[in-house]
Amino acid sequence: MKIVDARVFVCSPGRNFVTLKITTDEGIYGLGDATLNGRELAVASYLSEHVVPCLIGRDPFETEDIWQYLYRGAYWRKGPVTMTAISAVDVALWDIKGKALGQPLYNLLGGRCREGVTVYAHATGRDIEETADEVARHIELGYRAVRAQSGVPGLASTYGVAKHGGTYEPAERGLPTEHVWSTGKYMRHVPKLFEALRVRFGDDVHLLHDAHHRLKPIEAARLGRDLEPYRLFWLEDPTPAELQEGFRLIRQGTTTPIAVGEVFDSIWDAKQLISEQLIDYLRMSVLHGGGITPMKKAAAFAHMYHVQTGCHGATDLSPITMGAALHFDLSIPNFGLQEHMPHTPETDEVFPHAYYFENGYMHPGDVPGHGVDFNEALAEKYPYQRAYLPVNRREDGTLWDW
Ligand code: KDG
Ligand code: MG
Repeated sequence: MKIVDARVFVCSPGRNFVTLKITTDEGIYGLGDATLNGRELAVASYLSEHVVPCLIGRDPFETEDIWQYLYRGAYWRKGPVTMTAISAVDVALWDIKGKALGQPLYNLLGGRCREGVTVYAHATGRDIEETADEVARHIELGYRAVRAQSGVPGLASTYGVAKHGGTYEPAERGLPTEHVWSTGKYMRHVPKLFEALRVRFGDDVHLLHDAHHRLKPIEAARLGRDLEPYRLFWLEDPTPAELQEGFRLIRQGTTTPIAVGEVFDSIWDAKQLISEQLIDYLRMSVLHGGGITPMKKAAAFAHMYHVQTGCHGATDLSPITMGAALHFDLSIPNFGLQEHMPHTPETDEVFPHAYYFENGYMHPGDVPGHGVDFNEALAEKYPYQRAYLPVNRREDGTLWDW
């Protein structure tokens, strides 16, 4: 079998997505997600200008060699644009393999290791009460794990909370908006949120929280310690992770489990975090981590150090990534938890998919490949619209991590 065509699509059914479609001489096609929130066109151009010409004529079964060719062969390694592009190719090729062999992807990756994929939902509210009501709603829907984010008194807006209530979507159309941040106000508020949630919901539901890279390691250690009575499933992205040894300070200060890695694009971003057992969950995704091929290796490495996976699954990862992630989650021994942020009905219509939610689990479905399709004609009705993630500043105007 040979690759005869590869095309890049950019569409915006509610938010922007970049999709790669690779077609073979046998008429089988595979789909990959190439979405990098706020920098979509850079990946689209990287793919069409630099990657697609190198794919024509290759055997789509050679996923390892093609991955090495695109990673090592480019000379310039790593980086979110490069790795997102490589991921789109890798996932599309695994999709082709599954379709050619008539097998769901999980059977090519080692087979099922569990009944279904436990997912966590997002509960978000402008205050503690509104967030608690959202936790209640998600428990009702069957979720066994819920991430809770609430507005912080004294701050006009913060990560994870929709300004006017309802569903949260971080990217906004137009140029970046600016938020104002106070570590002190945030750190005083979050323990109150989780105290209220444990009082109302007891111990059975798993509760999670995302600090979204805003703390220094010593502050993260203190927040983790303050949250210990409420037994979080994980505290996510407590601090930016470029300085991997910085996590030693967090570990020395708290036993709250730590999840990191949604912005990682390679195992090299996590090598020390894993080998020193400084984290508990690796959140790198098949999308930004370079595809299924490297994620299988990253998971195997993490397994040696008792680190489990906790793949990123926000709405800026397209349904193609969700489908591929579910096959990956089902087939590895050290799966931990998968994020699930439902897409809009418009997005789901553009990307018809076999995966479904039932009793707190997601199931990838049993169709060949990853089970997610792409409606090209419908996608054309939703052209790209410039959008950015917000920017964060401290109260004195200093630029901060968002
Ligand atoms: O593009 C950025 C979002 O994916 C990110 O802000 C979402 O932190 C996030 C999460 O945990 O889902
Ligand atoms: Mg996050």
